[in-house]
Amino acid sequence: MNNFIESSIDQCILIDLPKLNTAAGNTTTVNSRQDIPFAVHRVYYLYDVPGGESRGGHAHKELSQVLVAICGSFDVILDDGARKKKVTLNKPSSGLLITPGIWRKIINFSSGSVCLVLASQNYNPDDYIRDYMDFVYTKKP
Ligand code: T46
Repeated sequence: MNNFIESSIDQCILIDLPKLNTAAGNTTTVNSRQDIPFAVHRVYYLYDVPGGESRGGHAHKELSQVLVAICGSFDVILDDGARKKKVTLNKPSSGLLITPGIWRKIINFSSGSVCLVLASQNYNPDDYIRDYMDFVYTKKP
C-alpha cells in the first residue's frame, strides 16, 4: 500500500481572519470555506496547559486544521520530514493552517493561553501518525 503523503511546511500559512473593530471591542468570525479553505466539522480548544508542557507531537493523514491563539501565545513547530519552521501565534485574528502530513508540536504556552482548533474532520484515532519514524516513511514517495 502506498501511504505517501505529499505536503510541505510552505503550505502551512498564516491566515488573516476577519476582524470587526467597534467601540465595544473586536469580533472575529470564521466562515467555512470562505475565511479558511475547508468546512469545519469539529472545534476544540487547549487550555490550562501547565508551564513547560507541550501538545501535539504527531501528524495526521487526512486532517486539516487551523490553530488560533484566542488568548495568550504559544509556538507551533511544523515539520514536513525535510524542513522545520517555528510559527508564533499570539493574535486572535490570525490562524495557522496545518495541512495533512505535517508533524506538529505546540510549545511555550503562555500562562492562561487558549489554543482554538478548527478541524476539517471529526475525531478519528486512526488518522494519527504518532511514531516519528512512521511519519518520515510517509514522506518518501
Ligand atoms: C493538534 C493539537 C493542537 C478527543 O477525545 N477528541 C478530540 O477531538 C481531540 C483533539 C482529542 N481527544 C482526546 C484524545 C486524547 O486522549 O484528548 C486527548 C489528547 O488529544 P491528542 O492525543 O489529540 O493530543 P493533543 O491534544 O496534544 O493534540 C491535539 C490534536 O490532536 C493535534 O492535531 O494539532 O491538538
